Amino acid sequence: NGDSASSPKKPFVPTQADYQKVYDAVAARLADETDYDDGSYGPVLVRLAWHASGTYDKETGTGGSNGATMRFAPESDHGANAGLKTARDFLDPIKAQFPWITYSDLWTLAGACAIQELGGPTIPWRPGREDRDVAACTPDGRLPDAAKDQRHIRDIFSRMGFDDREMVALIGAHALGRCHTDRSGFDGPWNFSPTVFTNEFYRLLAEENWIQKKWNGPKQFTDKTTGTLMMLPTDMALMKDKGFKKHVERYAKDSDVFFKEFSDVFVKLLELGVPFKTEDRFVFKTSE
Ligand code: HIF
Repeated sequence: NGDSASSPKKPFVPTQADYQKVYDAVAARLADETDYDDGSYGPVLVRLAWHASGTYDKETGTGGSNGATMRFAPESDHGANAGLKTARDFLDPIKAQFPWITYSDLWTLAGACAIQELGGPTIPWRPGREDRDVAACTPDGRLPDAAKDQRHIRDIFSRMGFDDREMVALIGAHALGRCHTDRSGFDGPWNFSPTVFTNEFYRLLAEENWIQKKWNGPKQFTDKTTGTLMMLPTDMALMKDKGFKKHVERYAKDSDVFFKEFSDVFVKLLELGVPFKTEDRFVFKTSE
């Protein structure tokens, strides 16, 4: 997409309109490629953006979305990142079409795009991430382990700089997508509309009767009513902890509040540790 580039001597400086073109290309590809999972690559793009960002450590300033080091082993082989090659490969044609965008900007932009295209809130986004080499790969163990409890959630997300309210607001993104036995070992979607961004995660968590699933796989929970939905041990932990539960109940009751608070915290997640040169964020236009 060199059409807005001027003379070969001057470096191409993309504008908001150029990033909107990238957004539109991701959105178009999402609309075209419906032969995957529940009909959309959107959820796995959200997961890629989050796993690229969620390695951030506020003490050392290492990790985070700046770098896109998940392109390389060992980070690509970390157990938590199983299945994310699908998302990275999905974006390769977009990278080929817009070679000027960094992988780190592209992955986070695609996550914001997926949330908007799946009916979620707008996710204001800004560019400025630079790709780094294999030496910047983060050590294994920075992403959360779904088999654990509320203490682990607090350990992992306070290392990134989030408070209780923000942790609960983030986890509502599990309204999207599903677990795969060949990736995490867990199985199933969290709700009946895994390709639509809603506050259903909280409503079901608060209102359904969740029982332990009887199977040979890792410990997970299923809804007593249909036996088709799932919750991870970390999801269930939100109801066991008073500090978390009050926010689950707030978001279960009020979708608008959830959308607003989720947007703020997801923007923060995608920006952790990035040395931006600009304060201004772009609000991308969602496709029809
Ligand atoms: Fe997930 N998450 N996540 N997650 N996640 C999975 C899938 C998705 C955790 C574990 C898992 C967040 C937090 C946590 C998404 C988005 C976000 C899976 C299943 C597991 C095990 C992977 C598979 O088998 O394919 C844990 C322990 C978290 C901390 C509590 C974030 C808030 C919810 C930060 C977030 O945005 C999405 C989307 C998926 C679905 C991916 C798919 O392929 O459909």
